[in-house]
Amino acid sequence: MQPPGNEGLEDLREAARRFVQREVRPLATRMDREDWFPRELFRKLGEQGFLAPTLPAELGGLGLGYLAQAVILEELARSSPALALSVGAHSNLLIDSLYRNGTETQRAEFLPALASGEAIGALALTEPGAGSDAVGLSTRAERVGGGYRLNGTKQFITNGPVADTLIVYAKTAPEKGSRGISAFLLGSKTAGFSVSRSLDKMGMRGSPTGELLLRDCTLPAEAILGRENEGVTVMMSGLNVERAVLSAIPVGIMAECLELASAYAREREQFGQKIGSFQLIQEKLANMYIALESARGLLDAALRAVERDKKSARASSAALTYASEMSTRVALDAIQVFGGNGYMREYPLERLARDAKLLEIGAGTSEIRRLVIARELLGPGFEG
Ligand code: COS
Repeated sequence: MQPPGNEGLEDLREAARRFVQREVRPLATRMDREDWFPRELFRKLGEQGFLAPTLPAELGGLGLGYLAQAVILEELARSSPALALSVGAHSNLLIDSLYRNGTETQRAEFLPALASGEAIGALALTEPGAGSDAVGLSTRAERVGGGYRLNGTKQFITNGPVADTLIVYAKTAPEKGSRGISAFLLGSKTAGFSVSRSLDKMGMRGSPTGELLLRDCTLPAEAILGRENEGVTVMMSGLNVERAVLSAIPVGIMAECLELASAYAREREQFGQKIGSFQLIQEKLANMYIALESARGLLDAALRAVERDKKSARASSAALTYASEMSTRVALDAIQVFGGNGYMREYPLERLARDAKLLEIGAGTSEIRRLVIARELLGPGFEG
């Protein structure tokens, strides 16, 4: 049974699939080759409601849940994992988190433009010295007058170079460790905010990634998201939801690879036979299918878990760890089925393989996610 609010998912999938065929597929190779971000696509996605499936209709959303968000990301990822990543950062890491943690005023001020695709969102957590050690961030937010002054550097921020609205994490009470972090809403036109570098990546090209500088960036007290010094709750619940929802991207990559490899095995002939008749090729297709369907099962369980409880970490960490690792393997196996053709840039498989690797690193590395699962299994207070 689906949780409330997720009815009609097959219609949504069909609508997303048609949109992708029409609007995304023709651009996917260019996005990769030129590292080009098609901003106009965000407006088109916004018109369909695809950027804000979890928002209520009055804020420009579809009033659905995380299963719907995952369906959209999976369909986008089949054609362009890079676009799916940028949409995921925008619609989950920013829009959904802002909606869950924001005040009525913050919601009304920011969400309609983000839902329509007029504005683009990003989440700025990672720093040059704080990746896996997210709680060890060193960006400071000092109280000045009635507001805050932020100083620090953010690194590897998806959508950073193009974002209009960002959630930024900073220490408001550094002496209190994880209990001294706060989340802030920041507009990219705020004085003191700048993009210092756009980063050149192995894959996910066309999804802009940047290094951001905060230099005496002054924000009013109302810019705080959630409560002062309670940002770690916003952060950790956000990471749990993010890991669940983003698992749809490697699932989409696997689905595409399996479809391409199966079609190729049906057509390609060697030794006077279709290569699909060779058992070593059949084994690869069967293993791809097993990986895809297992990942789908974990994805579904993770989405339902975070719908119920955003403090729950293990299901989403398991889904993303498994799906990301298997998607890299499935993409490489699909290249193997294609042989020499698979290694050519003329075919999309080498791009999908480069894109797949990111999900083993972003949203917490596979290693950190395994640690998160084990910690939860061992229970609170466990000390070895
Ligand atoms: N879900 C809910 N709560 C969590 C959590 C999770 N996944 N992980 C940690 N917490 C809670 C802890 O229980 C702790 O709460 P209390 O202060 O009430 O005890 C608080 O958050 C701080 O956590 P902890 O002290 O365990 O922090 P550590 O520095 O030891 O490590 C890890 C936390 C490594 C698990 C975390 O920092 C992490 O997930 N790192 C990866 C970051 C990441 O994914 N970056 C990608 C960003 S892309 S947007």
